This record gives sequence, structure tokens and C-alpha cells, in this order.
Amino acid sequence: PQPVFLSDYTPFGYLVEDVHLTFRLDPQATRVISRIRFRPNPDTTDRGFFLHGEQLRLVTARIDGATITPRITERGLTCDVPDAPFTFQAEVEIAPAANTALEGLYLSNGMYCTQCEAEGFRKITFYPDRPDVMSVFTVRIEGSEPVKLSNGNPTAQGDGWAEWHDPWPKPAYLFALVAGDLVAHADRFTTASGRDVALNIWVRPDDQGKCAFGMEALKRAMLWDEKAYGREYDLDIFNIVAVDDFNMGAMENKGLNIFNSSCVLASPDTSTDANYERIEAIIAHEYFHNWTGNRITCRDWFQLCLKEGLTVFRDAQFTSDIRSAPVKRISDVIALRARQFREDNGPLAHPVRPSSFVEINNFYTATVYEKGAELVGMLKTLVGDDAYAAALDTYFDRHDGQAVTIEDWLKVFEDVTGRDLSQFKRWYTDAGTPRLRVSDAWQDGTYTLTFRQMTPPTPGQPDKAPRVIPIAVGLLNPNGDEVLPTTLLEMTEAEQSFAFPGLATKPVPSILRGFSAPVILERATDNSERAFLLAHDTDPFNKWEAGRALGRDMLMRMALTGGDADAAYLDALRAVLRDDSLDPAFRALALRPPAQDDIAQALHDAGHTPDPQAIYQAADRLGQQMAGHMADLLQGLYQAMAVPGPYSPDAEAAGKRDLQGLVLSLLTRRDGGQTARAQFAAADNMTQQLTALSCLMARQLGQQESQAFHDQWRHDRLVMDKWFALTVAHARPEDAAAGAAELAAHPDFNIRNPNRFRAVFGALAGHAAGFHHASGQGYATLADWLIRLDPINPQTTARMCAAFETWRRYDSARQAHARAALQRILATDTLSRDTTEMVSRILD
Ligand code: HT7
Ligand code: ZN
Repeated sequence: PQPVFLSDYTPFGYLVEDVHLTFRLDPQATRVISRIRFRPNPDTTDRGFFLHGEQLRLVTARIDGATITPRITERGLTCDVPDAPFTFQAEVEIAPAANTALEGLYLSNGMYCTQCEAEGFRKITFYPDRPDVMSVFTVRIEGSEPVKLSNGNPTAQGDGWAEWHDPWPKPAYLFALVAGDLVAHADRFTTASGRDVALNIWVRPDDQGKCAFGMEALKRAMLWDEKAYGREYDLDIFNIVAVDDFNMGAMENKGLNIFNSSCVLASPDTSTDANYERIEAIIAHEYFHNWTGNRITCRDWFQLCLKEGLTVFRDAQFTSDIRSAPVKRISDVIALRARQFREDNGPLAHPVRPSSFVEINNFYTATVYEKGAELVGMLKTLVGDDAYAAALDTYFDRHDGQAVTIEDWLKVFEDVTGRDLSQFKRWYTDAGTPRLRVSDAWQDGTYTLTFRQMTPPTPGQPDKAPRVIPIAVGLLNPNGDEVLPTTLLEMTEAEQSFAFPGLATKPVPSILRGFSAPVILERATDNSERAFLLAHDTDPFNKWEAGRALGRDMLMRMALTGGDADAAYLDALRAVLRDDSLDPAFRALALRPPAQDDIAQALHDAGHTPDPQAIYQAADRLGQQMAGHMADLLQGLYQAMAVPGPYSPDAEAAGKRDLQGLVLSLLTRRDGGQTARAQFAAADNMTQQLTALSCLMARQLGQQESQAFHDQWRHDRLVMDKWFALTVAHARPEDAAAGAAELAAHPDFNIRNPNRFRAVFGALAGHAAGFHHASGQGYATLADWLIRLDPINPQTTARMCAAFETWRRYDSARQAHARAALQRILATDTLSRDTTEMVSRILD
């Protein structure tokens, strides 16, 4: 397959005035009748007329009423058209029931639904399926399903039909249709300017009791966007639909968001605190897209970060505002390092704005989303809060109704602030995580910090020019007082020094506060300085970071030497655990050691070949030693963190449960599982039930409870996903691959359901010591199942191939196993374009 290049962009030769679509729904043979008014695009002289279309059976096509016989290929349709406005009509047939790829129009549990981003609309009808072609859609749905929904506002309905009109011009990727036997959890919202909006969350009848939290989250998000960004909702109705079979989390279709049911349905007995927080964030994220993505969209898919980076940044601001800002920042950085730094460091590294791709679905990545959000955060840090607010106002005014680029976005900031952002743009065009090496000097009352930046080569980009890096710094006196509050340093050179004169004693620096730039900080420091910062830093992120660095180095050493944790480190953790002035959620984050995969990466970066089994054992020893060192505190803290009264998913209660869960995991190492069993039996909410089960299973103590959990929840698909995932996650490393394969034979395993597939095989990929087991069984088993999934669902297959992206970190025997597994996938007959691209890049 040939790549597409950003540099090849040309506008489409025609504008679309409006689109009328009629759907005659039928599982095997849905008819889609389109009437599209085109006119020549005055911005281009290119008059080639090509409409995308895939897997469509053309019944008839007409231009201005006259039947035509277009030329049709696997990718679309061409025909001769007048050099003047004209109407194109087509009738096509598609088979939703046969659509297992979950792109275009498909059936999920008998319900019709669509997924059109990025290029799914071309599986519905012939159309210029590109985001820079925006138009007004009118949709008629005919079918016996009681509920029939599309974008915009409902205009008319009768027996067996419904019509919708969306007045806002949009690209085809935001088109949506849903039809089925659904019920609504309904509410209303009045916007700041007085528009009365009907809100609905549509679900299967059994799930009606699980919508209240999502609805409250939606209203919180609507209000927040008005207050924080001055953005109001712009239709009379906002619909959300929960769907069981869905490739990703959710989709921001105009006025008709479609959600993976796992990202919207919530109830105390079936959802964990983490589920609640995620649901709130995703509902907000999709809602915020209404302005950042829908009203202003992307010119082409290379600009994906324009809508995704900005919207992730906005949803993070929302979560920070309504929950704990430090906890949100720390959690985001943990995820960024685990997913994006890992991506940037391997064969799949690509710029936040890629310059070529084969299959755009493979670029919905941590780099585009999470690093894209970091770039928005850095811009805000560099220009300041007021200028950021002014720039966003200008962006919305200037580009409303347009499909724009990163250049347009940066130009807004340049115009508003007068700054030259050409160096900043490198963050969008250059892949790789910069390393920032720091050294310091102390002389005559002046403290000097010297930074050197270097970005390692990434695929296709051997050399990198220096970037502008905002470095937030504070200085502390050795007695713990802050002598310099947070100050922003703007680094623009490859090497640069910053002096802080007039100090009485050599200070302790707190560098990169709040994680002010997505870089890897390298500083030769000793553990006493880290312990000092863990105890005294006023910046909560760096306070946590100091403990994290201690933990990382400790686990690296333990994995390399087979030795034990230092008493000084255990003392520092103990001090955090018993410090009641600290937020319990923060304490839980500080006490939880880095993930085993992070340790493997750190060892690799330090020039070692990581041994996943040794890391696994080191993590286990550390847990054992923590439990011993803090034994006297555990029961008391366990009781102190109990949250009285009925379950509430609020941040404070969730933070206490989180710390209580961490304490329980340590207690379980000492009391044979007694406390965990009692919690499992008494739990009235999923957080505590699942935490107790997880603690038991992690110690191989939970056979009976696992069976009881399975039997209790057998009929709840979302809870069963948790059971499948937990069963694999807590398998012994040598059993993980066989365990996953065994679960795939469970009667409730369904390869067509991405949630279930991810529960089992995503958990295998996430089991560092199991997936990278020396036997090669982890690699072989995942490859077996990806080969099976590919013809059914290429998009999910390709995404899950990323599990292999770290294969070159490991020893030659493991590499040989991984290479063989990847080559076996690549050699599969009729492998999808999606998976071919991913595996080829990983092997490259
Ligand atoms: N904009 C959406 C990204 C998306 C997607 C969602 C569901 C299924 C397939 C998809 N392909 C792309 C989701 C978002 O970022 O908000
Ligand atoms: Zn998004």
C-alpha cells in the first residue's frame, strides 16, 4: 500500500452545498439513497471528480437526473461532471450485519450504529470523504426500529420513519446514525444565552439505571465549557448512545455522540472509581469536541492533533478543575511516560503532526493525543494564561466553520502575542522525546543551572534541531524553605545556562515543576537530594517525582543485583504513608512503584538488557519489604481510610479508597488474605470488591473469590470484562499466555467484541513478565490471536500490534521469538492494510 503525504495536499475541486440521505434499513441489504449538490470550488482549478466508496453495491447513479455509468474501483467512483453546479444522486446497497470491522454502518446487538472517523463514511455511500469537505446534512431513516437518530435536530417523524436536519456544516466523518430498541435517560440544560437543550443518553432497556452519572457529567462539562472557554452548545438536542461493540472509547459525531458502553454506563455495584473518573473525562472530551473538532475541524488527517491534542488538553483542565489538579497531572504524566515516551522511543515513533501515513487509523496514538495535549499546555505556559485565553477567542472567531491546519493554529498565537513560534513548531514536526541534561554550579552566592538538550534519532529523522523548552524551576534552601518560587526559564539553545544570584547558601533545585515540558530530565543527583525534595518540595508534581525517581532507581538496582530495597528508601515511603497532611490520593500515587515496563525502559536507557523476570521478582520483593517496613501502620490506615455512608464516586472518597486499596495489597502479604476476604464479602461497591479480589489474586489466594465473582457477574458484560482482564493480569508469568488462550475458549469470550478481546489479550500484552516470557509463548499467543482477529476487525488488530513495539529492548533469544511472531503475522494471506503497516513499521 502506498503512503499519503502531507506535502501532496490539494483542495477538492468541488464544494458540497448540501446532502440528503435516505436510509432504508435492513440487516443484509440496507439501501442508502443520496442526493448531493456540488459546485466547482473557486479556490482550485483542479476539476477531477472522485468520490470515495468502498464495499458498496451501486444500484443507480444520476447527474442532474440523467442516469450515468460511472467508473468504479475498489476505492471509489469517477465520472464526467458539468463545469457548473450539479446534483449527484446514487442508490447503493450495504450489509450492516456483515460488517464486523465496526467502521461505516454496522449492527451491535441488533442495533444499527455508525462509526465514520476517520474514513468510514465511504463504506456508507459515495462521497468526498475528506475532512475539508464540509456540508449541511438532511437525513431520513426508514425502518421498524422504535428509535431512529441522526445528527442535528429532529424535523419530522411518522410511522416507520424519522427525519433529522443538521444546520452546521460538517465533514462526513462526523455523520452518525443509530436505530434500535433503545430507551433514554433524559434531562435538560439551558445554555448561558437561554437555549433550552434536550439531553438524552440512549441505552438498552436493562441499562437505564446506569446513566445518571454520565448525565451529570455531561451537564458539568456543558457548564464548564461556557465558563472556561465561553463556548455554548448550538443545537436543540444532544444525544449520547451506548454501544457494546466499538473500536475505541467514544465518538464526537455532531449532536449524536456514540460511546463504547464501557465509557458511559456507571453504577456503584458494577463500576470502579477509576471507571467513574474515566467516564466523566470521556463524556467531557467528546462534548468539548463540539467546538474543537466539529465547529472548527481539520483540513486533512495529518492535522489530527489540532482537534485531539487541544481537546485532550481541555478535558484535562476540566478534570483538574473539578477534581484534584496535582493528582490529575501526576496521573497524566504516568500515562504519558508509559505510552507516549515508549512510543517515541521505538519503531513507531512519529511526529505529533505526521507527514505521511498508509492507514490513518494507525495514527490515533499517544503521540497525537497525549503529546499533542502537552504541546498545547506548553504554549499556554509560554504565552501566559491571559494570552492563551485571548488566542483561543481569536481561534474560535477566525476559524469557525473552517477546516484548518497547525499553521493556522500557531498563526493565531503569533498574531495575538507577537511571538515568533517557528521554533516551537518543531514540537509538531519532529518526533522523539528530548533529553534534558542538567548540571549545576555554585560560586559567590550565585547558583547556575546549565541545560543541554538532545533528541535521539527516530525513524526517518536522524538529526534534530533544538526546541524551545519551558522549564519551570524553584529553589529550596537546605532547611526546606523555598528561596525562589516557581519561575519559568525559556530554553531555546542546544546548551544554555541560567544564573540565580544573591543566595546565602547553595540551594536544592526543583526542576521541571508541574512537568512543564514532555522531556526526560537527566541529572546526576544523589538519593538524599531526592528524599529531601520528596519531603519538602512545594510543587506537588516534583514532590511525587522525587519519590518516583527513588523508586525507579531502587527497582533498577534490585532487578540488576537481585538485592533488597534500601532502608532509607523504605523510610521515605513510610514517612509519606503516615503524613496525614497529604491528600490520600497523592499518597497512593507516591507509594505505588513504577510499572515493570517503565523499569525495563529505564534499564534499556541506561545501557542494560532488561530481564522481565528479574524485574517482576524485584517488584515482588519491594512489595514484600514495604509491607514489612510499614506493618505496624497498615491496620490503622486501613481503618482510617474507610469511607462511611453510601458509595459516592467523588474525588475525595475515591482517593481514600485508592489509598485503602494500596494498604490492603500490603496487608494481604502479611495476613494471608484475611482482610481482603472480609472486604470482598462485605463490599457494596465494585471498587472495593474488585480491589479485594485483585489483592487476593495477586497472591494466588483468590480461587474461590474469583469463581464467586464470575458467578455473581456472569450476566454483566462490562463486569465480566474486568474478570477476564484480572484473571490474565494476575497469572504467574509462565502461565499468562496459556491462561489467555484458555480464556479465549471460555463460552463468554467473543472475538467480535473489542472490549472482550482487549480484556483478555490487552491484559496479556500488559503483563510485562508474561508477555515477554523467555519461552516466547507470550509473543506467539498474541500473534495467533491477532492473525485470527485481523480479517474480522483490522483496526483493533492493528492497534494491538503496538504491544510488540519494545521488542528490540530484550535479549537476542527473546528478539528471535518476537521477530518470528511478527513475521508470522506479516506472512498471513490477505492481511489488512492497517496491520501490514503496523507490523512493517515495528519490524523495520
Ligand atoms: N475522535 C474519535 C477518534 C476515533 C474513533 C472513535 C471510535 C471508534 C473509532 C475511531 N476512530 C477514531 C474519538 C475521540 O478522540 O474523541
Ligand atoms: Zn478526541
